[in-house]
Order: sequence, then structure tokens, then C-alpha cells
Amino acid sequence: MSSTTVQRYDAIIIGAGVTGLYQLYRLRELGLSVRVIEAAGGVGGTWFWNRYPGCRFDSESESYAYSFSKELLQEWNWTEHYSPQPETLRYLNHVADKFDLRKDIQFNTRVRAANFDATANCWEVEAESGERARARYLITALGPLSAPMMPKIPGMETFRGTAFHTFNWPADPKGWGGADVGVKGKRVGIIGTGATGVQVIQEVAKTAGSLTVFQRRPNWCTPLGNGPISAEEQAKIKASYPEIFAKCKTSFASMVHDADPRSALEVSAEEREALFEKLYPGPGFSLWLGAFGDILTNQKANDLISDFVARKIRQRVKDPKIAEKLIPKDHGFGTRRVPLETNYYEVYNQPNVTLVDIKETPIERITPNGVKTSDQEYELDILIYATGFDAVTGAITRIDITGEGGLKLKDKWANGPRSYLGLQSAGFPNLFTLVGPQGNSALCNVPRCAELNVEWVTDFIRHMRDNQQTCAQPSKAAEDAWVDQVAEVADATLLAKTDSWYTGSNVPGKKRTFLIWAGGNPAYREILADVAAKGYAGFELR
Ligand code: NA7
Repeated sequence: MSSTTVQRYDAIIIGAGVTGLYQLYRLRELGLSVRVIEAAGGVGGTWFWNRYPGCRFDSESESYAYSFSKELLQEWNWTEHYSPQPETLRYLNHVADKFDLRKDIQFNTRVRAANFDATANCWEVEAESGERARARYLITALGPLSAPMMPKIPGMETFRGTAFHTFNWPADPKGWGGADVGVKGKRVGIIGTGATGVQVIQEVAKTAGSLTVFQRRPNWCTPLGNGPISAEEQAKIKASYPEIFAKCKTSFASMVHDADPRSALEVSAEEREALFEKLYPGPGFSLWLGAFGDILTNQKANDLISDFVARKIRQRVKDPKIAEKLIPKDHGFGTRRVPLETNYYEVYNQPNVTLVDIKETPIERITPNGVKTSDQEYELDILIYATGFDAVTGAITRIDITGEGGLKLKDKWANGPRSYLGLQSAGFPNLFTLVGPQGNSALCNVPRCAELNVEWVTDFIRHMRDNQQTCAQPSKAAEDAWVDQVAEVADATLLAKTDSWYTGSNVPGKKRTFLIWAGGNPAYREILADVAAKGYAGFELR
């Protein structure tokens, strides 16, 4: 990009994470000139930014690998069943090097705006630096969890210690992970107990002098069951990649776990308990995705599994009062993304750890010395905000995107995203939102869903080229029908009834609406295939 001359490409991709890298690879293969624009100083997306201690996969490492290159699959050795962030970032850098992707990526460039020029039938993208570039296709590969959200608490700017959001944990200048910010022996506070908070709390508690956890609402967490991959397991993984990916294709969340097709209500109490016991220790989402399918749709079934996990928490936490604070009372197990943990609950048995229920004693302000609740002031050296993201839509609507006739995407989406297939929005021709709102973005093992989206969009662009078409956008009717279908499918689950980042209710002022496709990936894959087979039905092509 340049501020004086406007560079021209066939396609511009925003984001060089898991999805953007693969889209670059595929479009280059198609013979397109492609520019990837990336705000960070390197590839990796979420794995570039999130460098807090304890950050790791909740997908099985081998199921997270790119599947497109047999050579890559065979040469890469995952060292743990749930890869830690530094290893994942090393992997994505290896991919970028192996396929010579960097030459088409512009780093340290944040896109500020994108405007559709109807006369020229192309997008003009403008960076914060003022640099501009044009392309027929604009493809966002921004990731569902890349717009970090800081809370608005009075006095935040007055804190004299070190404070940051987990997404912005400082990088280790000599490695792939996070810097040592000097937690050892210090007074540390963490606000937030989502998947990120849980991962960082269990690590920081090991060395902090004192750790104060400020919890607004607890989550239902289950054991991760991580461990090193032995040489024997490594060989088995490498021999069975085709089966692993085939399994992911047929599973609801593109993971290796499959729900038991029976209802939790149709088996005996003993049988139910035995299955829960077997699945509870993990690995991964065994209990969430491997128990009875109706736990996420039937309140009675959900009550049974919630009761089981509550008993586990009571067994693991010694102080019954603290255990009760850690058990969610406002939502059932699995209706929000389940944080996976390693000795998380035991952390609260340690003498250096304090749990502060901020629903009971709200945070009044951040002071120069720490956090002041309605009850007392907690003095801190380091304050970590694990307060989550403006998920799914936030990273897209933070860019000032203007489509046909001056239509702003953020205005169009003010009452919730509107798309067709999660991939395009009417009025924004040739703009593709990979792993985006109303698509398979988050109830999913992201690389598997990214591959599905990338390959479909690549085929669509190839189809347009072969048919001398230069412009694609959904019809209003197709979009309206998809918006209704997404809502209908979500409403059949308990997830839509629970406040979480899936519904946008974690962001003050954000319209509450279920942000993603909740019908499972096999169904989504079929829908995409059907649309393509019908000559891209629902799209207006010219
Ligand atoms: P989450 O799951 O949105 O968790 C954010 C946490 O921060 C959650 O406990 C929130 O409490 C808490 N929070 C947010 N804002 C505030 C304020 N203002 N005050 C106090 N506490 C607050 O984000 P994560 O980063 O943990 O996980 C996101 C996904 O990343 C995860 O699901 C995995 O897929 C990977 P709340 O529950 O809203 O009361």
C-alpha cells in the first residue's frame, strides 16, 4: 500500500491469522494478485496477540492443523495434546515460511476504512497511516475474538502498577510467547473468569505472592486432560490424519467429539452418571460435546448435567462458601463456551488466592493502588483484565466499511448482523466475511471452519471468473431468509437463552442477537454445497 500511488490487486484480505493465511494460499493458487493487510507485526492472528501464561488450544492439536498439505502434516510435531500458544505461533510462522506467504503480507498496517466504488466495481481500502489500495474482492479474515474489550471502570487511568488486557500481554522479545511481567511474588489482580481468565488464573496462582480474582459471573469449567504427545502417539496421529479430518467433517463442532445420540432423560440414573463420570476428566470438550445431545436443547437434560458438574466443583473446592460462589446459578452447563482447566478449582484452596464476588461487592473504582470494591480496597502491583471481546462482529464493524449508495455496514448491523450464509451482506458486493457473523465462526474448531469457508469462497471466485462475472452480492430475499434461519436454529437451543459473547450481551449497548450459526457444521457444509450446486443460488451475479 502507498499513500501517494494507490496499489491495485485482485483481492485484499484483512488479517494474517489461521484463516487469512489459507485464503492467501488458495487465491494465489488461482492466479490472483493478493495483498494481505495485517495490523500485527507478524502472522498468527489470535496466537500472535494472546501471549498470556496458560494460553493454549481447547481443540485437540492434531485437529487444529491445516489439512491441505500432506507434507506439512507429516513434518510438524505437536508436542502436547492441547498446544500452548508459543508452539502454535511457531507453527503458523512455519506455514508462512514454507509456502512463502510473507511476500504478499503487509504487516503493522491497520485498516481504518473500506469504501466500495460502484463505478469501478472495486473496493478501496484505507489504512490508519493514510495508505490506500484497491481490489475487486475484499475478504475479511479477522477472527471471531480479536476486538478486545476493556471495561469502563472509573479511575482506570490512575492505577500506578502494571495493567493490561490479556490480548495485549507483552511479547517475549526473544521467543514466541509472552514476556515475564514479574508476577512472581507480586500482588496480582485478575478481572474476568471466562476461558481466558481461567487459563491465566491457574498459571499466575502458581507464583504470585497473592492473587485476587474479581469474578462477576462464574462459568462451568471442566478438566482439559492435557499431556505431552509421546513418540508412539505422534506416529499414530501422523498415520491417521485422514480419519481425524473425516471425523471433524461429520461432527457438530468440527471436533473429534461426538454427542451420544440418546436423550439424557431416557437412560437410567446409573447409566447417565457413569457416562458423565467417564467424560468429565476430558480430554478436551468430552463432556460438553460428547454427552447426550439434548443437554443443549432440553432444560431437564441440562439440569442433570449441571447438577453433576456442580457436585464436582463442591468436591474440589474445600471451602463450601467459595464452592457455591464458583457454581453458576444463572445458566446451565454448556450454554456458554466451556472453559477447560487444569487444577483451576484447586487454585481456590491455596492460601495466596482470594475470590471476590463482584456481584456481591461491586468494583467502585480503580485507584492508584489497586481495586476498590464496595467492601474494601485490594492493593495490587499488577492488574490483568481478562474481560473478553466484542466478539464475532466487533472486529468487522470497527472498520468503517461503506457499501453501495453510502450504506455503512455498522449502521446496517446496528440491530444485529445481517448476512447470507455468514459470508456476504446485501449492499456490500464482493465483500466476503470469512468465519464471520451468522456463519460457522465460533461453535467450531476454527481451522476446520476456516478451510470450509476459504475453499467455498475460492470456488465462488473461480466460478465468477469462468462465467465472466465480476460482481456478487446476496439478494435481499436470500439474506432475510438466512437471518430468520440463523435465529430459528439458535432459538431451539438453550444457548440463545443465556447471556454470553455468543449473543453479544457481554458488550454494553450491543443489540442482543445470536451471532453465529448454531445448526452444526455438517448442516452448514451441506447448505454451502447446495447453494454452489444450484449455481450460487441466492446471489445476484453480474
Ligand atoms: P469471555 O468468555 O467473554 O469472559 C470475559 C470475562 O470477563 C467474564 O467473566 C466476564 O464476566 C468478565 N467481564 C467482562 N466485563 C467485565 C466488567 N466490566 N467487570 C467485571 N467483569 C467483566 O472472554 P474470554 O476472553 O475469557 O473468552 C473468550 C473466548 O476465547 C472463549 O470462549 C474461548 O473460545 C476463547 P460476565 O461473565 O460477563 O459476567
